[in-house]
Amino acid sequence: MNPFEKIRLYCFTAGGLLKGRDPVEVVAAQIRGGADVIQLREKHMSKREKLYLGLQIRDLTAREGVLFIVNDDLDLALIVKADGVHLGQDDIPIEYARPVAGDMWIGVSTHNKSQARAAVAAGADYIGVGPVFDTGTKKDHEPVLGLDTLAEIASECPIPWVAIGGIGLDRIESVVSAGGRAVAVISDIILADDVEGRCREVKGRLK
Ligand code: TZP
Ligand code: MG
Repeated sequence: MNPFEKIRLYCFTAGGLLKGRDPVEVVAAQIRGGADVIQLREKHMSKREKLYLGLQIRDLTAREGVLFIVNDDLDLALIVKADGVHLGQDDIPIEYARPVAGDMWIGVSTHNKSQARAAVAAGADYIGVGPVFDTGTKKDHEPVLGLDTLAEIASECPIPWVAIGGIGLDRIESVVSAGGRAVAVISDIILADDVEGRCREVKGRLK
């Protein structure tokens, strides 16, 4: 069974929002708060730094029964034995990734309806859809989708999908009303004073 059918809250390593904290503890707090997925997303780390952090997050997520996905790097995902890899529109196309990905799940970032359809046709196991709202977390992001387009994608997407971009506690309800079941949240949770508590609150609004 595709485990992304069941996931509700998709969380991340802290990236540039770490602010001097222990990166493993920030992930542990999100897991205690109910994260169903942790993605290693570190745009400023060297590959070697990502490897060492990834190995620690692999251990933690395996112990806790949480899915572990590596962003961008198919090689790292294989090396750390992640559960999956998440590919953007500029990363290795899924057609090339699938034959070497073994039993890993493959997720694809999509930013509009045609990208969503193409990722489904190419055999993605789940897609990310966004940015739904404006966000400061991803620089130079694609145009904002808005809730109407999100609702259109929701109504036609035959595989699990995760809404992303500018989503926090005060916008969860609007995403759920548009048909969203799973959300990916970075800054609203990672910048909270109480990461675990914020995570629990966000998760509580997802059915
Ligand atoms: N892809 C589209 S928007 C985004 C990514 C990785 C950033 C989401 O971060 P935040 O802080 O939850 O808006
Ligand atoms: Mg990428």
